Amino acid sequence: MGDVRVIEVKQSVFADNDRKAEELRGTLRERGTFLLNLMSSPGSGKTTTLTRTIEALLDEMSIAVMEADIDSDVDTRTILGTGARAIQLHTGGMCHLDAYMTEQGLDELVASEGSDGEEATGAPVDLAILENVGNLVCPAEFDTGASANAMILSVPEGDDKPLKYPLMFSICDVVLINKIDALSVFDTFSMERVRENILMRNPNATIIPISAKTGEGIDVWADWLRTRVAEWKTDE
Ligand SMILES: Nc1nc2c(ncn2[C@@H]2O[C@H](COP(=O)(O)OP(=O)(O)OP(=O)(O)O)[C@@H](O)[C@H]2O)c(=O)[nH]1
Ligand SMILES: [Mg+2]
Repeated sequence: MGDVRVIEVKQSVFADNDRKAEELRGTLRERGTFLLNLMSSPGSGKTTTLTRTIEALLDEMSIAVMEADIDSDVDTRTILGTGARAIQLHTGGMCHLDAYMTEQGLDELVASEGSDGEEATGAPVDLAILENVGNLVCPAEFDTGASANAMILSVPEGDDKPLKYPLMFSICDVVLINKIDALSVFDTFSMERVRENILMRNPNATIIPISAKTGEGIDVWADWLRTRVAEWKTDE
């Protein structure tokens, strides 16, 4: 009996979040804001990759970043150093963000732009990025209202991760294989095997090898993102 009750509660939480996420996606489409939800294990290179991504795209579009962190502002400071707008979302110990938390963050980003004396609301953001909490399990379970889900798998983590964390790989539109500069050291990592494992979970996933350290592959990733942001503004 206890089991049934727990399942019902979880389902209602997920269903409520899913409704909110759909509503948020609708609002973002009206505003012309593309929201990218970026996920990975701790230390895979989310913040380093975002820094490179912002360097590649900031001349062409307005970018704002929400840094979800259990309890620090290290990453937000790094992103502010790029010239993009950024705010910190303290999750208070939570291991993921949901659509309600994401909406609060987006509202705050828009309001913070207004505090500089510009318009109080409606400051346009072409690309909003959520750096989710470092974790391959919980963030995959909650729709944040994002226009696209992206994840980073770094070479030192191993090519078997799609087998161990299937949900995360199945919900992502794009998988960045980061730290390819370290392939010669982590020589048990096979690019061919990781592709097979990812596509087994998600045949539609786009796979892009990158090194956020050297910049290799960042142009391919920036092209993918540029195209998706443009489509988001024009597609009905
Ligand atoms: N060799 C190498 N190191 C990298 C690369 N990308 C990131 N790093 C290093 O990996 C470490 C973690 O990078 P972050 O960008 O902080 O990773 P993160 O995913 O944002 O980490 P959390 O926010 O703590 O989950 C840092 O020491 C980076 O310098 C890469 O492409 N190659
Ligand atoms: Mg980070």
